[in-house]
Amino acid sequence: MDKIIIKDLEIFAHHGVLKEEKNLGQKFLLSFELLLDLEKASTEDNLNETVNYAKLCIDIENEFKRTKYDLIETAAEKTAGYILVHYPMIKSVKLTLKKPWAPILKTVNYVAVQIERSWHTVYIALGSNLGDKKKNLNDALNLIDKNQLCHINKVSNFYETAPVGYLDQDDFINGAAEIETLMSPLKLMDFLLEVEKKLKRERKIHWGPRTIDLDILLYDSIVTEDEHILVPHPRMHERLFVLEPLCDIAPYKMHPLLNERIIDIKNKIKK
Ligand code: PH2
Ligand code: MG
Ligand code: MG
Repeated sequence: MDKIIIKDLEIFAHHGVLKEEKNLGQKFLLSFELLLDLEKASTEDNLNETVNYAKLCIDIENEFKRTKYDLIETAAEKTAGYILVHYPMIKSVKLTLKKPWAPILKTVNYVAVQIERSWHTVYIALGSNLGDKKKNLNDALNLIDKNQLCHINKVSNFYETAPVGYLDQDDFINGAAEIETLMSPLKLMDFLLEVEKKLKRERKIHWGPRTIDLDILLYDSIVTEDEHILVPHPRMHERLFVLEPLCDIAPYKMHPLLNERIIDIKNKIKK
């Protein structure tokens, strides 16, 4: 993807573990590689289709000076998050934060941290078979969209489905959504658990009745090996109640382990 590059933006600020650093302040140098699509702006020669780097530098300076952090790690993280949340055209930020006057009683050119943060595309499954089922799905989607670090791109149709697994329970309403998020898979999973709790989900019977169930199906094209968070979802390819809604919003998406499109996986099991 195309890039805007900013090198060594100088900002005087007050980040540091030492009291003196917080009181006196010091010089920081911030460098950015910002990934975004510049084709439309360059074709039309139109500033509105790109990021105005003059305004961006002013916004970054204000944000960087707003709070005093102990760590340059934290200052870098907050700055990258600020850019991605407030400049939606920017898909990814690589940020180098240098502290040339770090008071470490040694001579160095500078110390620095470098981080890379991006929006990630995630597909989630939603299910409910207790209470007002459709409302539960919509409430969950609204709570997800309200978080600054997530937004909802697409929502599938809702389907009434017979229970799979534990059969002695009411029918489900199932759906799927495409979201964009700045959260890591683990952070996103914790956040979705929080949303489930807010909607008063109680875990009693495994695979039993629930007001809301939110599962991560796909996260970009990653494949995890962590048993606490397996992505792609290990049973998604066997479940019509997942594949059918997912097909509404992402039929041609590839399953990164099976190397097959969602629509082809669905058609194989839908007899
Ligand atoms: N979820 C389960 C178990 N069985 N059956 C349907 N139809 N829909 C679900 O969402 C569902 C299920 C465990 O997550
Ligand atoms: Mg589930
Ligand atoms: Mg679940």
